[in-house]
Amino acid sequence: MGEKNEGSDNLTDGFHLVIDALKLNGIRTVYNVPGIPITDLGRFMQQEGMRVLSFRHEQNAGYAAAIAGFLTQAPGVCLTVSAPGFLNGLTALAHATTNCFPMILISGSSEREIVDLQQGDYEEMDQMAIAKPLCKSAYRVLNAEDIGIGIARAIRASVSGRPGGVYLDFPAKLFGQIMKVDEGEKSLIKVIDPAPCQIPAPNSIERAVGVLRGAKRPLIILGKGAAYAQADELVRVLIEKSGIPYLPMSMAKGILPDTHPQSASAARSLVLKESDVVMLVGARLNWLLSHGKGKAWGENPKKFIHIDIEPREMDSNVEIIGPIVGDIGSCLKSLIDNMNQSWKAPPEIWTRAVKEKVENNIALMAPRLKNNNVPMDYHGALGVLRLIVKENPELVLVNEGANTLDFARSIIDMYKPRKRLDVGTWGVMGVGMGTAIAAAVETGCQVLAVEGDSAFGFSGMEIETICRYNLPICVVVFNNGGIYRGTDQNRAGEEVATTVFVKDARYDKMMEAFGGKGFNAKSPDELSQAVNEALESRQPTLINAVIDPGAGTESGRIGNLNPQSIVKKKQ
Ligand code: OXT
Ligand code: ADP
Ligand code: MG
Repeated sequence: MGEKNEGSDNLTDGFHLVIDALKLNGIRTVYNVPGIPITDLGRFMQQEGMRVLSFRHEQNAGYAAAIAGFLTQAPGVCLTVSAPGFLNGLTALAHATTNCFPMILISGSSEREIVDLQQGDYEEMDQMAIAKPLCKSAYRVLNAEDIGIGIARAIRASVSGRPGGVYLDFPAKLFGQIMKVDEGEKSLIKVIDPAPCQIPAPNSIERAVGVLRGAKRPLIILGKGAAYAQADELVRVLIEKSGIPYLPMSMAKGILPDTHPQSASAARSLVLKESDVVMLVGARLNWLLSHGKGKAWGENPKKFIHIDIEPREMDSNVEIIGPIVGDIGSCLKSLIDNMNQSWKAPPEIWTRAVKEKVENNIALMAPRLKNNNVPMDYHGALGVLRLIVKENPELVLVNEGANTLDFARSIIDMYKPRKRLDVGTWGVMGVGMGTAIAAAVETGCQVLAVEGDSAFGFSGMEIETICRYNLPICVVVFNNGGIYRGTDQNRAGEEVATTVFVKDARYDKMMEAFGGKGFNAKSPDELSQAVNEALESRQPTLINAVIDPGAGTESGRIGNLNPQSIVKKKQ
C-alpha cells in the first residue's frame, strides 16, 4: 500500500487533497472498482473515514452513484481506472445525465504528454474528449493546487440548474504531486449554496394560474423531477388545494400515496385523452408521454403548463402556453399562494368520471392479483409483492425488466416518495443491483429488487457485492426463461431462439454461492413466505420466482415501438 507522501508533517499530496476536498463538501461515500492509478486513492479514502464500496463492474458502481444522486440531491461519486474502466462507467454517467441525476465520474487517466502524442501509454485514451458529449460538464486537473477548484466546479455543475453527470479527469501523476499542508488546505473550496433556489417570474405564475382556472378537465402530471426536488409537502398541498386529478410518472409514484383519492394512475388513458389543460411538474414530454400528441392524447385540444428548472425544455415537443421556469419548491409555493385567491375546484363531472374509471380498473384487476396459479403469472406473483410493500412502506422497490417492469409499475402501489427506483428515461436494463446497493447504503432501508431474469443478468455478479457488505437486499428474479417470454422458437435451425435462456435455471443458487440465502418459489404463497423471511432476517436473499414462460408479451407495454418488417416471420 502507498504511504502518505509526507517527508515531514507539513506536506500533503494529490491523493489526500482529493479526499480532503470531497470530505469538505460532505461527500463521504464512493462507488468504485480499484486498479491503476486509483487503488491507493480508495485505500486512503477508507483510512480517512470515507465509505468506499468496491463493485465487480464499473457500470454497476456508476448506476449506484447515479441513483445516490437522485436520492440525496448531492452528487453520487463513481471512481474508475483509466480507459476500459472509464468506458465501463460511462454508460452510467450518460444515464445520469439523461435522467437529470447529479453524479460525478472521477477517473484516473494516462499521462497527457503520452496520450496527446499517441505513444501507446498503459490504458491510453483521450477520456475527456469521449466523456464531453455525454455529460453536463467535464474537467481535467493537472496540478495539485487546482484539485479544490476542480472538485468544487464538478459539484456545482452536477447539482445546479438541471442536475446531471459530470466527468473529472485525474491523470495518474496528479496523485503524487506534493504541496505544503497549509497551502493545500487554503486551495480547497467548500461550495456555498451549490443549487440555489430559482424563483419563477411572477407573471409566469399568474399566466399559468389563469390557464388552470379556465380548465374544465385539468390534469397534473408529476415526474421524477418532482420526486428529486423533495418538495413533497408542497406537492400534497398543490394537489389537495387544487382538487385536480394527478398522474404520477413511474418514479414519481409515492410522492403522494398511490391510494390517494385524486390519483389517476389507474385511469391513465382516460385522463391523457380527455383532459383539456395539463400541468407538468418535473416531467418531460418525451416518449414516455408520447411527446404530448397523437393517439394517446386523443382528439381534445390541450393546453400545457410546464414547471421545470430547465428553460430549454419548454416547447420541446408541443407549444407550452404556461411556461414556469424555476425550482419546483419555489414554483409550487408561488402557485399555491396565487391559487389561494378564490380558487374553485374543477367541475365535478370531470373528477367523478376520473374516479369512476379508477375504481372500475382497480376492481377489474383485483381478482387477478389473488390467483395462486402454478407456474405463477405476473399478476399472481406481483399480487403478493403488492401486499408486502403495503405492509412495509419504508421498503425501497427497485424494478427492471419488460413485463416484470410494466406489470409491477401498475400493480405495486407506493406509499412514500422516492421509494420506486427503476430503468428511467432510457428504459435501460442493468441498473438493478447497482441501484439496490446504493438504495440500501444511502437510505439505510431494506430493499426489494424485482427483476426480470434478463434484466438481472446485466448486473447479477453484484450479488457478491451485496453479500460482501451484508446489505439488507432481497432480490426476486422473475424467471420466465427469457427476454419477454421463454417460449420463442427458432424455426430455421437447431440453435435456441434469440430471446430464450436456459430452461429451469436456478438463480437462487448464485446467492447461496456467496453465503446469502436462496429460495426457489413456485407459487405466490411460497413467494410471499420467502420474501417475508428475507425481510425478517435482513440477510442478502435471492428468490428464484418461477414464472410461466408463456405469460409475458413482446416488450411488455411498449411492443408498439418495435419496427415492423414487410417480410413475414417464418411460422
Ligand atoms: O388506462 P389504461 O387502460 O391504459 O390502463 C393503464 C392504467 O390505467 C392501468 N393501471 C391500473 N389498473 C388497475 N389498478 C392499478 N393500480 C393501476 N395502475 C395503472 O394499467 C394500465 C397501464 O398503466 P401504466 O403502466 O401506467 O401505463 P402505460 O400505458 O404502460 O404507460 C406508458 C409508459 C410508456 C409510460 C409505460 O409503459 C412505461 O413507463 N414504460 C417503460 C417501459 C420500459 O422502459 N421498458 C424497458 C425497456 S424494454 C426493452 O428495451 C428491453 N430490453 C432491451 C435492452 C434494454 N432495454 N437495455 C439494454 C441495456 N439492453 C437491452 C431487454 C433486454 S426489456 C429487456 C429484458 C426483458 O426481459 P426480462 O426477463 O428482464 O423481463 P420479462 O419481460 O419479464 O421477461
Ligand atoms: P419523468 O421520466 O418522471 O417524466 P423526466 O426525467 O422526464 O421525468 O423529467 C424530470 C424533469 O425534472 C427534468 O426536465 C428536469 O429538468 C426537471 N427537474 C429536476 N429537478 C428539478 C427541480 N429541482 N426543479 C424543477 N425541475 C427539476
Ligand atoms: Mg424474463
